[in-house]
Amino acid sequence: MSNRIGQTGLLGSMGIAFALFFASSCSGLTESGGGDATIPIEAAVHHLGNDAGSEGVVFEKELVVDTEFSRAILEFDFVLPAGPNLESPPIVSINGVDAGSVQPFFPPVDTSDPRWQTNPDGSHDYNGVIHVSLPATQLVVVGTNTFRIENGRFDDDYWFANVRLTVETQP
Ligand SMILES: [Ca+2]
Repeated sequence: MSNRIGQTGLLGSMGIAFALFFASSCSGLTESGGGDATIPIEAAVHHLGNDAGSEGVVFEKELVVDTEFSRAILEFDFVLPAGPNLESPPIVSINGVDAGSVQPFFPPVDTSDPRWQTNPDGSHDYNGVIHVSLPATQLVVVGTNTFRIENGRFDDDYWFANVRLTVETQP
């Protein structure tokens, strides 16, 4: 029994040490003047969907906000070579709470534009760049947060990048 307590204590200490290391290594606050700061979440390009080379249908990443803020905006870009489905777009959340639909950021459907793809089921994918900007003030907390993007339909392949949080810091 005493041995078991000893192991628990050791694991607990390791957990705290890891958490501290994780927090300090993930806190990438970049001051950009004017009371705004950009916190990078994931700059790299990722591919979700069910085609070869995809990373599956869910991407999650933690981010640390280490300052009080009055406003927060979550931004990212859908990028080439292929974009999301309009009718069942990817679902974005922070800390498990829906961050709002990305649908309003699609351009108007224009089937004469080669970037618009019409699927056999009549739905549409937009294979061009889409910039997404979602209000996140009520979703983000000071401390560790989780960004998540998940397919609206499993067979929708798309690429995204430049995930970041812009916060207006309090004076
Ligand atoms: Ca697609």
